Amino acid sequence: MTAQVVLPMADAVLDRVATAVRRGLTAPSKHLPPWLFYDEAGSRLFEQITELPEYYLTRVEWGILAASSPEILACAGSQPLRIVELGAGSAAKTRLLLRAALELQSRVVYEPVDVSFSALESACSRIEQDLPEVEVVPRVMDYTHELDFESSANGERRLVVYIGSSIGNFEPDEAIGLLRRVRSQLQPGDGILLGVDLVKDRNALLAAYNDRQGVTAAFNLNLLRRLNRELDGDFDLEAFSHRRFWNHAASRIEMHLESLAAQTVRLDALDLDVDFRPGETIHTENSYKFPSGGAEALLSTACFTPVSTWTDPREWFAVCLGQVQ
Ligand code: AVJ
Repeated sequence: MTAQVVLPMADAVLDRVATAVRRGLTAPSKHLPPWLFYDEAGSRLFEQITELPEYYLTRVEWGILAASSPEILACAGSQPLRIVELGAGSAAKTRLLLRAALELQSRVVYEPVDVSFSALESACSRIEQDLPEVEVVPRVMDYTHELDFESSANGERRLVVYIGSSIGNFEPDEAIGLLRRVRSQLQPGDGILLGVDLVKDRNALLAAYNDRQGVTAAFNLNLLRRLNRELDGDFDLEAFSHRRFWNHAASRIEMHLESLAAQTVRLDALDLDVDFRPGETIHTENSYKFPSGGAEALLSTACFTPVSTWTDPREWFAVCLGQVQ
């Protein structure tokens, strides 16, 4: 992708932010959607999270892909494969799959899909530098709402890569809905590679979402900074605190922002005043953790046939391949 001038924020994005924030902060239990984390600063903070000692997810999944990419691609069926990645982010782990694909076929098409133009841009330039044999076809698309893949050329199969535990942000029924929509865009012989975080020792989970350096806290609080900037808010970042806990019944880590005092926050762009009780929270994220066999069950429900699952020695993370029959 070639360099482009920075465009003013699209009205559509601002509308989407405004609508979500009004809905979430006027609800009886306040909540905000996790996609709001990823403004420019938030995306940078997330990159930092992936390098934290406590945040095992990225490292463990990287290890699985480093060990098993050739086998995964062999299981994904006959070549040539076209690799589609949902929520491409920085695409660091995907390079392992692309490199393995280049061992099997001389030319690989890589279609990263992301809502964020800047995320796509950095994914593309990394791949183009590292693997010039890969043809990158970036698609700016909000895959949670619209998904359409061009029908692929004769004989080419698609492997949709949805890794990094991104599926864990969705409620179970939403996750099934999303996977079904992906399925509806695919043909027999196509596949999906799903990366999920597994249920494990509670302390390991809790530490991953409250690191000692405070990067996760900064990531969570950055959301309020974003609302101050984009919606003319006056959130006092010192008056809120990062919280996370393990919800065992729902099998998820929850992140919240807790109001440390009784306070009223003004969002001028929404002409909205929001009252907080001391201790009241804004629920900002769910991160679902799967039991063993859970990813396979999810894929089956979405009409994929689970083919094989790869995991690490401790079984902390799983990468699961599903196929369209
Ligand atoms: C990007 C959704 C996989 O849930 O672990 C990291 C986001 N939140 N630390 C996750 C996140 C707090 C992350 N996902």
